[in-house]
Amino acid sequence: MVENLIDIVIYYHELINGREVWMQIATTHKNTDFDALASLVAASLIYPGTVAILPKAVNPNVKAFLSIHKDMFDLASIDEIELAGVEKLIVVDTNKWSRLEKMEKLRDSANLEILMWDHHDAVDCDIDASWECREKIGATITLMLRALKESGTRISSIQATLFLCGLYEDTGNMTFPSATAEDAYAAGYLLDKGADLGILNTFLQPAYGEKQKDLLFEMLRHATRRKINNYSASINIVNIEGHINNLSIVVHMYREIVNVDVAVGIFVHKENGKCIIIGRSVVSDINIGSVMRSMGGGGHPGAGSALLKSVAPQSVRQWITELLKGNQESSVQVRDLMSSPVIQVTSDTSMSEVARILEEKGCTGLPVIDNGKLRGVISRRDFKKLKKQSQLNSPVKAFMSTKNITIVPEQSPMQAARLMVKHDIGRLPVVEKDQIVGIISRSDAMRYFYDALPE
Ligand SMILES: [Mn+2]
Repeated sequence: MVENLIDIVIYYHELINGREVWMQIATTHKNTDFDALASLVAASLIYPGTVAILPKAVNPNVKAFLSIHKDMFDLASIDEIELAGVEKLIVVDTNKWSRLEKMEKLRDSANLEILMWDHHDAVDCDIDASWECREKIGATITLMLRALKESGTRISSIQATLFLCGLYEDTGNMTFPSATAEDAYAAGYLLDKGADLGILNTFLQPAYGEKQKDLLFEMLRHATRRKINNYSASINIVNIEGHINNLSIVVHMYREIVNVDVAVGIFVHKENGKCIIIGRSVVSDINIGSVMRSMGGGGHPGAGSALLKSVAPQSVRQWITELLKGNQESSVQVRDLMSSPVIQVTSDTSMSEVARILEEKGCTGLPVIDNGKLRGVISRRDFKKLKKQSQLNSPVKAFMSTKNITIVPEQSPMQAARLMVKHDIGRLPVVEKDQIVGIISRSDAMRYFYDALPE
């Protein structure tokens, strides 16, 4: 490593006025986070002979990381460098001049070649790069890993740890909607290269930190609970300042402590007039995702959120209360998802006929019904019970399952899913006044849950 560095120094720099002159530098944004630092280090690996310039303002967790790891990386500060000799600038994890530290001199330099690696929105991008790799992806380091992998560059376990910190921080441990499959593959690659999860846990900002704790205490001081329909609910208005991560964890913990069926936090940003609304529900009759969708947000049955501008928090609370009251009627029922009329067979239908119908209709199972009465359910799985060819002529009643678990149309998709899991069955006949009116399958229920997820 050291020998290598000496070679590079001989090659690329000389001293002018006691300051080092480099032809090739890399830098990243101020308030450097882990993805930015990781990408900066990756740039020095991808472009040998590059000096990596770290802004002085770095995030507190990056600062803590560097306090221990600083000697592991070759990082320079802008004050040690003479920009006059720079021919090539590599910018990572940003696309704006204003985010760089003291690079104004280079902005107007005519012969400067700029290479850019970034994953941010290009709305007000003002760095005019001669070459760029800019894609919407979870983290910039994922993009840079492509080049590192391709060139077969050796990555040390310390570098892998730093890269994974960047990757996890920018993707919220792969949970942000921006995270892609490639980000997840990159994480696997880094773990393979010896990334240390213990180190990562020490330096990455814990999801539940000081800010979140203060906020939770604040909410608990004003906690109220009330009955809405037959459920307990708590809607809490709280003022916040600046950006606070992981508000959903705060609401999650709040609901558990206050012990209500539904908890909603209305987080009011006084300075920009925005309201972040985050809800949690643990009862299947209240679909918090659809409540949030009515407010322009999204979510799934158990968790949802919305963002509102220029609204009075009190009227937001009123609005949510009304939505929760009405939600029982408006929420999706089994009736809305079931298939009908029901493709069915009678108990004396032969197994070969059943096989033909399953094949033709492309379904995995059928109810067996005599005169409107449910006798059993036959599924593809039951065909395993057949031991010889001749049994294909036997009636379905010899092989069908007679557990006969049913559901009524007014029940929720969640209740249907729970019954299917509990009894290990793939479909439930829907019964109304002793008659089969439809059938709901596991895939109908799944489709509901997945469609309900936000984009
Ligand atoms: Mn980033």
